[in-house]
Amino acid sequence: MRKTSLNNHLRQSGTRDSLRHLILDIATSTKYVHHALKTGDLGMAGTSNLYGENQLALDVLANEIIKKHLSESYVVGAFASEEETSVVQINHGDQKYCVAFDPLDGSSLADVNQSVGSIFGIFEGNNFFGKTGEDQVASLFVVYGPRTSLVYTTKKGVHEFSLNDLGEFILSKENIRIENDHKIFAPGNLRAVSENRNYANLVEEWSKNGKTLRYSGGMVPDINSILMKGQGVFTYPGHSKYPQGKLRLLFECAPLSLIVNEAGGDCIDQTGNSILKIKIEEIGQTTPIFLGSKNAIATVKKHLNI
Ligand code: AHM
Ligand code: MG
Repeated sequence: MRKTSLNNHLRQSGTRDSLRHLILDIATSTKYVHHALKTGDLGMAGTSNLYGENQLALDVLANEIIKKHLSESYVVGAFASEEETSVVQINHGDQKYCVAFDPLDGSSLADVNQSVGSIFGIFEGNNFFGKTGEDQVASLFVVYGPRTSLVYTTKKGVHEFSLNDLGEFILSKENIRIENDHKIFAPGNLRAVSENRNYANLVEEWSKNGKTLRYSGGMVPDINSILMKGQGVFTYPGHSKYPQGKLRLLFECAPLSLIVNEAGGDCIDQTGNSILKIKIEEIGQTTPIFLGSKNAIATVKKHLNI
């Protein structure tokens, strides 16, 4: 059977050329991140490595790799990275898109050999502010785990590709759907349980109802589990120290919510509003988040009275 590459899949789904090129450039950049993670080729202090002169922390290295590829893609007018303090403008080429990315989400998990990921949200134009997650024309993430996989949406379904030994992303799951009912749950920020009786009750209901805990501490692998299992829920509420939680709207919540939403799940903040309708006002803006199977989100709303 002929295997479908990411390029062919994008072509066959009618993705316009500029967006197809951008997604392929992003996919290429993640192969370098994959290589750095797999080989540990981070360079010794003071020596050169594949990517630069000095030893870099993994998240910094991933940021450098992705920045370089975005700058050379010639369709990107601006990007924002979780590793940068402000939006970076690029003044060359045909600047159709801006890209927000988290180069290595949960990077501390890489130190203990657990799965990590990169997240990307793609918008038209060269400005993120005043837009919402709904305005993304595409989003994708890559999981670096036992295998490296890429999940994307251009708002025409959600599809998974796996990286093979030849460096090709080959279609492994098409039209991924999230069922309304769920068996697994990933309750983040359990610190909030001690001060928020409603959140404690929510977690208790899922525990008592025989739901299975599947929480890795990495949002990308945790959301990927929900997509691959076709059900589940991930939560990360705010608490007194961080009322808006810690997960960033632009780099984490909006891109992953677009994918979950496209797959048939729900995504809300702590007031019950859709994550995809929150206006992006600041680069470091965070939001509490609850996303996954529709019935799980209904249970969230019941307990949080929203
Ligand atoms: P990071 O962007 O600093 O790596 O943090 C994001 C990660 C998510 O992947 C994960 O869901 C969350 O932090 C867990 O945070 P914590 O363990 O601090 O509650
Ligand atoms: Mg992150």
